[in-house]
Amino acid sequence: MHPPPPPSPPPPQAEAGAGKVLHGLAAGESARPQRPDWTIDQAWQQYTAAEHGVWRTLFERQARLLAGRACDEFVQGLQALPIRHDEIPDFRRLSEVLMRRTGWQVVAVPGLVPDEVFFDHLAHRRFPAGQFIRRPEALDYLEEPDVFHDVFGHVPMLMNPMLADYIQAYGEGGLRAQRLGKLPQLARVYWYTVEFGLLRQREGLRIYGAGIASSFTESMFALESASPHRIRFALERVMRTRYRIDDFQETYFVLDSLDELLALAQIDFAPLYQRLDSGPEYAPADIAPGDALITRGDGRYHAGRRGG
Ligand code: HBI
Ligand code: FE
Repeated sequence: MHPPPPPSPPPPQAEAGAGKVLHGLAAGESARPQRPDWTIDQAWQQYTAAEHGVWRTLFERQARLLAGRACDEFVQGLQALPIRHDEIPDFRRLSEVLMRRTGWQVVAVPGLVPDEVFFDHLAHRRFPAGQFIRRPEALDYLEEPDVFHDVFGHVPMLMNPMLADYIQAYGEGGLRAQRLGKLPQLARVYWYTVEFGLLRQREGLRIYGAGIASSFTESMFALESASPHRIRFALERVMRTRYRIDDFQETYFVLDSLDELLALAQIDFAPLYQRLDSGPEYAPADIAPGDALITRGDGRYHAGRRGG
């Protein structure tokens, strides 16, 4: 059991004009939490009915959409967790269940945290989750990870032992990659797996990436649109591929099994990093020699966005 939390002031937020609220790193020095690990109190009691209402809207829409779209492990993880449709989950209750299953915890942070802080949490099996929830007028767009993205998107997969080990290894590898100047390349692996990964299961392609699973529009786009490429995951290829942070992905990489992540968690990236110093780098929509294409996209969606 936990003692009741001490009363805490609301988490720091900063106004950025036009009513936009910034969180975490983006909010500037004045909003930096006192604790060096950037964690804050979730202050669950202080969520308003309106904030729980935003969770409910997002949850109900997404739960319906993910039936037959999310992978089996995601669905099982979600079911086994104290995540309900009608309220923002309490991180301490999530952590109790997660801790028993895979040794992970969920800790609250104001928003994006510095890379080293992020990696240190992951390396110690603490998942930093945004404390705040997006505003009702911006349900489908956010610049920073909020509690819906982090908890609904990421936490179900943390119940899976393979993904649990893999994310910890990413945290450990992140610090090394940073020292070697190879963080951009490593971050691509995280992006194209943990955030935007697809998985081939018996009934077809399924979502396991949190960036897709927590997005109403991208859940449909990633699986059903004719626009993006869907390519068999290959580590070095992914490390050579830039990604978009401003729109749907132009390419999704597909695993045949989450067991592949186990191998990734054991790979010594040092020789790979050296190979990356020469050879090609790919744009998000490129097809590379040796790609195993599952579907070749027609690129129409992004062409339209460019006005082409
Ligand atoms: N902070 N809260 C939070 N969540 C993230 O996903 C995150 C972060 N800081 C850095 C970061 N991600 C990435 O830039 C690293 O994976 C490289
Ligand atoms: Fe994320």
